[in-house]
Amino acid sequence: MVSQEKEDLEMSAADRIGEIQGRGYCVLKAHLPRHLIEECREAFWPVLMAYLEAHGHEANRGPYRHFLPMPFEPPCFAPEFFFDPEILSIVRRVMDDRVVADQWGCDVPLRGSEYQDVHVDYRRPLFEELPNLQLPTYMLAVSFGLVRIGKENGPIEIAPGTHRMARAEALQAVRSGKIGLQPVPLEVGDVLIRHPWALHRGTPNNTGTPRALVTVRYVRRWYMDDSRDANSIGRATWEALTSEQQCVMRFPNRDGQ
Ligand SMILES: O=C(O)CCC(=O)C(=O)O
Repeated sequence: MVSQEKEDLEMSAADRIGEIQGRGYCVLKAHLPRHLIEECREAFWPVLMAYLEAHGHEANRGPYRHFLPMPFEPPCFAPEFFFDPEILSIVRRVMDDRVVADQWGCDVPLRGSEYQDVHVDYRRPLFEELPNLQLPTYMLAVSFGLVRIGKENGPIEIAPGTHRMARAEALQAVRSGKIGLQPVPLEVGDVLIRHPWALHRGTPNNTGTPRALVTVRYVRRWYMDDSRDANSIGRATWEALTSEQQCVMRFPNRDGQ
C-alpha cells in the first residue's frame, strides 16, 4: 500500500474510533462488498422463512420482531464479515488485540413491528454493586443490513453519547428530548459499529419485506455472556479458517474438533 493511502486509512480509523468513543457509534460507508451481502441474503432468506413459519407467533424482541442466530455455512457466513482488516483494526484499537467474536445473529422487524422502548443491550453490569462505573469498552456490535435500511423499513435509532452516562441520567435525557435519537439508515455495504450501551431502539418496519440487520459481536477475551443464541460452526467452515482467524472465533464447535 502506498504511504498516502496508508495515512488516509489511519486518519479515517482514528476518526471512526473518536466517533465510537464520543457518540457511541460510527458508520463505515460502502465498506463490505455488495455481492457478498447479496449472496448471504439469497442463502439466508429460506432459513429466515422457515424460522418465521415455525416461530412467527412467538416474536422475541417485541411485536413482529425477531432475533435469530445466523448460520455459519457459506455464503451466509463469509470470512470478510468477521475478519475485515479495517473493522478489526478499529475494534482492536477500541478494545485490545485479543478480542474475540462471540455472537452472529440477525434482528428482523416485520410489518406490524413497533417502536421498542429505548434500551441498552447486554445490560448486566460487570460489577453489580457499581452499575454506573465508567469502564473502558469491552464489547462492540458490528452490524450491516442484508437489505437497504431506510425510514420505511425501520432503521435503528441511537442516542449519541449515552454509553458514557449513568443509565438513569441517560434515559432521562432521552425522555426529555435533551438528547435526540438519531436514525441510522444503512445502504447495502454500510457497516455500523456501536457500543451496545448507547441507548437505542428498533423502529417499525412498514414494508412487507423483513428488515434483516446482521450483527457480529466482538468482546474482550475475558468477557463471557451467552445471553443470545449462537449457532455452532461446522467442520468445513472451521477448517477453511486460518489459525489466526480461528483464534478470533469463540463459538460452539459442532463436531467438537
Ligand atoms: O433491530 C434493531 O434495529 C434494533 C433491535 C434491538 O435493539 C433489540 O432488539 O434489542
